[in-house]
Formats: sequence, C-alpha cells, structure tokens
Amino acid sequence: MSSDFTRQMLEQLLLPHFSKSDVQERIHAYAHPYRELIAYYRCAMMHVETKFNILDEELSLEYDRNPIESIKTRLKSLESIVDKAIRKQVPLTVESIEQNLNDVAGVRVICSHPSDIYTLADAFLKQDDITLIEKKDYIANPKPNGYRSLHLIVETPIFLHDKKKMMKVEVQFRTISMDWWASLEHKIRYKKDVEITPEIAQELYDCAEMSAELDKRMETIQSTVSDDKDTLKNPT
Ligand code: 0O2
Repeated sequence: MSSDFTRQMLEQLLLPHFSKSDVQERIHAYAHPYRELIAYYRCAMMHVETKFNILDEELSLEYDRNPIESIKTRLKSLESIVDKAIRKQVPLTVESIEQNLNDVAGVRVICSHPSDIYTLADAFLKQDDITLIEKKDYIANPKPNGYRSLHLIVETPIFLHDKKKMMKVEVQFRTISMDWWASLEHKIRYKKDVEITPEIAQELYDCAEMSAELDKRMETIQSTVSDDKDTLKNPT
C-alpha cells in the first residue's frame, strides 16, 4: 500500500461528496501529522547514525582500525507500520504509533567483531542524550532459529525550531556474518512461494552456529596479531 495508492483511494471515496480542491485540502490535512511524524523519525535516525560515524572515526584513530564496517538506516514503510499496528492491536493514530511502535526508525550497525559490538553499544549508551528503553541480547541468547544480533531501543531528543522532541530509535548491532545470515533468512522467510521445511530450518540453524564459530576464530586472529594498543577495549 503506497501513499499514492492511499491518496487515490481517498480521492475516489471523497470526490462524490466534495469538490476537487476540497478533497485535496482534506487529504493534505489528513496526511500532514503522519508526514510530520515520519520526518521526526528521519531526524532521530540521522542523529543516531552521526553518533556512530563519530565513534568509528574516534576509535579508528585510537586503535588503527575501524570497528564499524557499515551503517544501514531505514524508516518503516507505511504498509509495515499498518501491519505491525494491526498485529499489536493498537490504534492507527499518530499518537499510538509513537507510543506503541519502537522500530519506525532503525539503524543497523555492522561491526567487524563481536567484541566491537559491545564496545560501541557501551560507548553509545554512555552518551547523555541517549536513554535506554529496552535491550535484547540475541548474541548472548540467540533465538531458537539461530538469529544473533544485539538490539537496543533508545530514546533521543531532536531539536526543532520551536521545541525539543524525544524520539525512539531501534539500533541493531551485528557482525558481517550475523548480518549475512539474517539477510538470507529474512529473504527466505518472506518469499511467499517458499516453505521453510524442517530440513531448511536445520540447515539455517547449522549455518548460524558455523558463523558464530567463524566470528570467534576471526576475533582470535585479530587479537593475536594486534598489540595491546590496537585491541579495542570497553572505554571506561
Ligand atoms: P524489519 O523489516 O527488519 O523491520 P517488537 O518490535 O519488540 O514489538 P519483536 O519482533 O519482538 O517486535 O522485536 P525483535 O525480536 O527485537 O525483532 C525486531 C527486528 O529484529 C525484526 O524486525 C528484524 O529486523 C530482526 N529480527 C528479529 N528476529 C529475527 C529473525 O529471526 N530473523 C531475522 N532475519 N531478523 C530478525 P521486523 O519488523 O521483523 O522486520
């Protein structure tokens, strides 16, 4: 359901009752609070992304390597927002979306090694404009299907021309191999014509275990070849 499609539907419903300009005005007024909310989420997402770029820059100067491989950002589509609100049985108002959906704005930080994830998460959470709302450590406690990632829901202020507004952002931390696995699993799960048989589920689980083992071995190589100065430690 694209916003163009929603607009066309509304137009068709309203046109028999109102003039064209009246309809356009009503649609604009109806969509404005939603567009405003998405713009606020975009600002919060950019704010959080910048924080990680700064941490990467600083830590790379100190330790001579970049702990962050890449950063991906995404805003949930209108279709996914509607799906999630229906699934959670919450009203589809702007207020309710803000209150009940934690992942409209998402930042995914892809790290080189598992220990980099905890170093970055700690440094991020120590910042005084970041408030932790919820933490799910699927690295320490992987999901039964093998999914690994560290999830934080945080609240952070955005400064608008006339007010300060607190916004929620979901941050997912993964290593390259955790991200590779999750992307493939996500693609398979959402393929309408593919059934995840017990054999495929088992194969996916085995791959997740292998990728966790690979992460461990790569991290051991990294710490073996680095002297103390180059090993990332949790900043105190
Ligand atoms: P998308 O398109 O990535 O946004 P909650 O938000 O707390 O109400 P939930 O599902 O309990 O809902 O939260 P959780 O467990 O923290 O997972 C949220 C997101 O983590 C998912 O978002 C996925 O991005 C990712 N995720 C969680 N479990 C899995 C998994 O088993 N496989 C993969 N590939 N990703 C997972 P969305 O909304 O599902 O999708």
